[in-house]
Amino acid sequence: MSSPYKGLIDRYRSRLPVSTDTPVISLCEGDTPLIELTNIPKEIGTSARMYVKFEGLNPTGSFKDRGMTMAISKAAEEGARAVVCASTGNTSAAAAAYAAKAGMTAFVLIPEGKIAMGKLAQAMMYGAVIIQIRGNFDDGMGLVKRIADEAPVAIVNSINPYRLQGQKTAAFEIVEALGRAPDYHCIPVGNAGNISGYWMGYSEASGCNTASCTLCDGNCPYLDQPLTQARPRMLGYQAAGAAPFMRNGKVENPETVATAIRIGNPQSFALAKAAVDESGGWFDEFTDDEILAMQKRLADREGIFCEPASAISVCGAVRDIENGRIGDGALVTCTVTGNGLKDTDIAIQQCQKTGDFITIDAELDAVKSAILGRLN
Ligand code: AN7
Repeated sequence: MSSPYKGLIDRYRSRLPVSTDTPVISLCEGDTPLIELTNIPKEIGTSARMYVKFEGLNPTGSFKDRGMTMAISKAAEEGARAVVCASTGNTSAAAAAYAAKAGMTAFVLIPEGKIAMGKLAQAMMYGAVIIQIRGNFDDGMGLVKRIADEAPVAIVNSINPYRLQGQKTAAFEIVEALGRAPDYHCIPVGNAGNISGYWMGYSEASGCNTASCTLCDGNCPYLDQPLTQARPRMLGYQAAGAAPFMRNGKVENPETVATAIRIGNPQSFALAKAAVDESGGWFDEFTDDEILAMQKRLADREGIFCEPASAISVCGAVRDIENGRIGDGALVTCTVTGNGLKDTDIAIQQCQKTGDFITIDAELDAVKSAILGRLN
């Protein structure tokens, strides 16, 4: 008899720093679908195969659940009763949910007025203490790093190494689903934890154990039985108004419609830079208009509704296929980090400008002409 899926710690126990003493706090995160894009590749006339790892289907609607099951389980093992994070929204939702499951208090620092309503609703419903600060994510992050010395709270931002451990499992899932590593992996970059976690996952899956590997420290858990020989080139994409990797340093007042990645001082800067350099990848940036256009295109061509920040990985894949940087026939994966339902305000705003939305009397003739008028 097969047993039900119990979450990623259970699934990858031998690859994670947990023991039988670790109380596993899980909401059955992970095991997300790898969806092949069918219409967009045709439109751009490529023979590249494009896949989306849809992380918006995690329990709180973003990839953050992968890291949070690890961070909260380890905090529980260490006896923590409260956790704290700074967040542009998704980390706060995940921290709040896993803290609720663990019976802990979550304190979340969020930038005033700059988080998507769905994420705020989640943190409130899961029972976190919401601390709205008159400042941005980077200010909140600076405060969180100092508060842990002043109050008995465990930090669950991605500077907590267990977060990246959990997040690396997405790379394992991709390699297992494809039977090999992709040639290119495209991913949005904000605080830069996720790209670092994926690179750790791909490196471990290849049992690389190379001297130059900055992450697995000669202890690749797949060393004896690598899942794959190769590792992908890592392509990190940022919003133009919040692109410290493109400016090669901090951005003082980051601004973008993609509030999830409105971050100017990424905490995992060095790790992410190493991942991109070592893999032979690159960083690039996109304007808000380009991000929103791809969010819409993914939804109305592929049936995948993600939040703005998440669409940027597909922006990158499409541009780099079109300009030939990614060659024909390549196998390309894109992490789509969060669910579109988190930020319906932005979605409705952009569709009101362009969408087909009419109001009519409740009469058969009116419905008939509305339909026939659009079927020509
Ligand atoms: C949808 O929630 O930083 O580069 O505080 O929510 O690992 O930071 C969110 C980040 C991409 C960037 N896509 O990932 C937070 C937070 C979505 C996100 C990112 C975030 P990282």
